[in-house]
Amino acid sequence: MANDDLNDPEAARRDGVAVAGVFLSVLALLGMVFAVGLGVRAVDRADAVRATTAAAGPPVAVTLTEFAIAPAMISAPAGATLAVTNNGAAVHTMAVEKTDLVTDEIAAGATATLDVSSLAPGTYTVRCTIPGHDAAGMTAMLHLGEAATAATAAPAAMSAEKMDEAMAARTAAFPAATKGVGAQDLAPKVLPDGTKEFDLTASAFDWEVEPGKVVKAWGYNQQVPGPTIRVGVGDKVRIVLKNELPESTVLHPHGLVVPNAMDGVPDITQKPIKPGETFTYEFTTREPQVAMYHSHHDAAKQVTNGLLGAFYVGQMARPAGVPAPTQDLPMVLNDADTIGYSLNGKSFPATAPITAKVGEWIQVDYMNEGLQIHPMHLHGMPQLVIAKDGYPQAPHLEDTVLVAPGERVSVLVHATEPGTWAWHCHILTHAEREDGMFGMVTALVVT
Ligand SMILES: [Cu+2]
Repeated sequence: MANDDLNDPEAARRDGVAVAGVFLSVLALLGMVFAVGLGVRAVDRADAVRATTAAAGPPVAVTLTEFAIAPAMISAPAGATLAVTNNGAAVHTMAVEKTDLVTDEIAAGATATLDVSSLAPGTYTVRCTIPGHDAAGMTAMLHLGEAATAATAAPAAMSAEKMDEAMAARTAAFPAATKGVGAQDLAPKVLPDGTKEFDLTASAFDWEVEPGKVVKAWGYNQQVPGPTIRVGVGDKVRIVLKNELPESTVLHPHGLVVPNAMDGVPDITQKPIKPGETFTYEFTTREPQVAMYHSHHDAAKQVTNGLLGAFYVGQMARPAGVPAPTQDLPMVLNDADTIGYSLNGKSFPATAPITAKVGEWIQVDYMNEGLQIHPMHLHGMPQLVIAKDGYPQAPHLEDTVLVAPGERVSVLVHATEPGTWAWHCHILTHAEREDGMFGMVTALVVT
């Protein structure tokens, strides 16, 4: 096949050079225009920055998480600006009470600048304006001092001494007493035909996540997690759910094989259970399971607010040669909304330690009811992973066990090493803050 360019490569090369030349000239011209623009803007910005720093030093760092503003006492010189960083998972804002100073909504990971230079020296309250977030803990004090000079600009961070004191105080409080215990075993009402009936009421109630931090939970029978249900294989089960929430709800038996009409998905298998209504779920269990039950309606809010619980059927097979564990405990993971980063509904130091005698084997079933993955790390001893979602797996050792939302992972721990061993999520922002450990942290105490 003939082709002019192929027949005359020199002509093709000349054409190419000409086109490239024109293109480059246009590009150069554009570049000059752009460079002039940038130069003007750069000068503007440099002046602005000089003006700000001369008045008030560098911006003062403030961090937002679920549900706290850190530091709790923000100290800044008059004329300062605040660099407000959202280290949480949800959208937050920060407003200065009794003023019209407020940031735009700050996405997770983003930083907004709040100029408080118009405020007189004094003490102010700041809070997140997203409904419910201030009540959940997102308030702090803002103390504005006299205008700073370069020498007296307030340091943004806590001193090393203060930090150590704050951390020691939080850890010394472990295990801290709080009102309310979740995941308590619920004894069934046994009906004449042998059916095991569990009565659950979904409602909103106050829940103390950690000492002094009382949030509005939505849960079953005033517990977070809801009561633990334990039945046998082949049992006829009846769950009578009364809805006392301000929203409709449903209950989904997550991980159980049930008749379709009992699957608890609104508008697919049933109508939503409206406020004030009651719905009865009935099914017969088929096989051993490590399962959960939770809301499947407005679930991103309802589940993370506490409408979740553990559901055990029979006894899952364990690896041969391993003694029967003396304890089998659910560890329900949550990370969002009013409950926030927590293990079994509590945030460190209010989480319950797990205790064992040297030589004891214990089983822990991680159940992730949150919105994020959590790599659960036990110090001192490995975890023998024996099942995923209640289905036995070839047993293998891990020291960090990844649990994704919706998953259950069952592990055995042989308590061979005496001492108090930290047990925590290894996404460090789920476990540690500037003022110490919080959230998804507990301990294995081996004596
Ligand atoms: Cu985590």
